[in-house]
Amino acid sequence: MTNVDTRPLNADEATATYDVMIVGAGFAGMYLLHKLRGLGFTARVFDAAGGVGGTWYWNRYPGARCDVMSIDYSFSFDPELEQEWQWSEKYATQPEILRYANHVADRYDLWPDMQFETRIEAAHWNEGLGRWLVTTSAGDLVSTGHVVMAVGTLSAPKLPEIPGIESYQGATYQTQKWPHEGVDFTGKRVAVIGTGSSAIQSIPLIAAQATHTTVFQRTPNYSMPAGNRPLDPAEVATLKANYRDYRQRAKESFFGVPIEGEPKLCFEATEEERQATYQAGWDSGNLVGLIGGFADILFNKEANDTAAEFIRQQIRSIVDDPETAEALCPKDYPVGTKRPCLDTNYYQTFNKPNVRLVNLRQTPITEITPKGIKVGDEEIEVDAIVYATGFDAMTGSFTRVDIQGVGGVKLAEEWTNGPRTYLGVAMTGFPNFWAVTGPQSPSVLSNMMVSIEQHVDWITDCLVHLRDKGYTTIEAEASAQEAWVEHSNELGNQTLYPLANSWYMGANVPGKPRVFLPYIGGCGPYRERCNEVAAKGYEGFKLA
Ligand code: N01
Repeated sequence: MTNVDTRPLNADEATATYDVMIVGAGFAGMYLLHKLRGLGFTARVFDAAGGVGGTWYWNRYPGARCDVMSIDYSFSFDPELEQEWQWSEKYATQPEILRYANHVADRYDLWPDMQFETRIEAAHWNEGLGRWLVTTSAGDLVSTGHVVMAVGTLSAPKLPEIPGIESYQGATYQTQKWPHEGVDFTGKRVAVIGTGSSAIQSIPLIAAQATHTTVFQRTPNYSMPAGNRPLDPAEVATLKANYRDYRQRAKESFFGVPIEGEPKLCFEATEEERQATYQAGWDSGNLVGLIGGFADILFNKEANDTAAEFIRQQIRSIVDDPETAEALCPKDYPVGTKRPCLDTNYYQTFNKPNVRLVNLRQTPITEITPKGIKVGDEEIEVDAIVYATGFDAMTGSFTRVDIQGVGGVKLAEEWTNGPRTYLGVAMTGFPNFWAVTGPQSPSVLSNMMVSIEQHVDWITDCLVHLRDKGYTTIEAEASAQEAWVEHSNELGNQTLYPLANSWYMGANVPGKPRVFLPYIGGCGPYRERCNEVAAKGYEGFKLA
């Protein structure tokens, strides 16, 4: 939690005035700034980081790369940009994505309107002014017509609640706050706590350096080989010649990535076809390839069991030691309901003699000591601990800011029982306040770039509409918000997601309500719904 000052803010002390204040200099914030400036709005981006890139600025751990293909995980708004930028690999590394983010900032000359190392501390709606007053850690008091939270979904990192964590005397690292100069683990005994995406990407590279690596696993994850490779220039040229059509198909798709053909239901296929489909998905090195192999994997437990068993068989065939292999096999939640992973030699790493898996389901961590980690009666001494223990996802980056709407209502309190939004972009009681890829929008269940562009385009169209019609405020109606929350929850409850203790459900943060956070209606249908709302004069919103 940031220390927040909840005193009323005084407009007379404002140090700057904008039409739109953008919180976050990731891809959402950058595109928003570019678009708003082009439309004649004044806007400024604020970010706690020292540069652009959002998640790609912070997450510099070894092996960090995107698990959406680089040709998909890139902006589509400017055909010149997509033609000129050359991705080198199927899945881009964090440094390459960060270079792309910097290229975007240079290309569109965004730097003069971005302010770094500045955290937003409080945003209060001022009823008299019909504006937001926002304070920052740099001492700014900004008066702004609109606030757009382009804060990302996985931006509030969390450490585990383990007794003694402060007592440890060795080096500690968090994957999400990795030192910019890198870390050399040569000659070190290293512990990694966690086996989510960040751990699964970093463990093989940490283990390649360290003298000994111990992985502390509470819940095994489903992971499949990324099959990463350099991009073939001929393949890229073909794609670039058809990029417009490809992008359109991405926009209309379920996950924001085009897929070929219509998958059938799992049990419409014969056992042989099923195995062939899973094998093709596994070999494709693409998460959608496996989970999207059949239309009902995320909805039908029996169908899901067949996919889960296929993956377990792969794990058993890779890992030499049967006990370690069994410990690495997820068995108590359906595949896809915790975020699945793509890896490069993750399971193979456990065949190395200097890598040990500690199954915390059998022997939980009792404490962290000055020298290492205690499990049961054993103290495992290490020189460094890597925490790959996740985030307060989707809502954490909102609730840690003091956001007060009409009548001083606090967003964090409004969301005590789970987030409440209209379309995932707006909130009742918080006029002129927007979220990009917020909770109850497809966001983390989609290719983020597609969802970011859709939200930025929709929000900026709305701001132009307000300006053209002479409106100064817009606020989601309570009834529209209620209906959307209900609809989002209802769809979530039709899936298998509630069967897992995942960050999708808020289950990784003690005390966080157990609510399915993203919207599972699919990118294409969601986009249609948003467009329909706009076409009906922003149905479900009060314009004043
Ligand atoms: O975090 P996580 P992450 N004792 O929450 C464990 C995206 N991402 O940073 O499952 C022991 O997934 C926890 O155990 P459990 C992606 O969307 C994308 O890895 O709660 N263990 C879990 O194993 C991803 O899903 C990319 O039982 C504890 C781990 O820590 C999301 O970010 C790359 C513990 C946390 O895993 C988050 O990934 C990286 C404790 N007290 C991330 N507390 C790509 O695009 C927590 N854990 C490739």
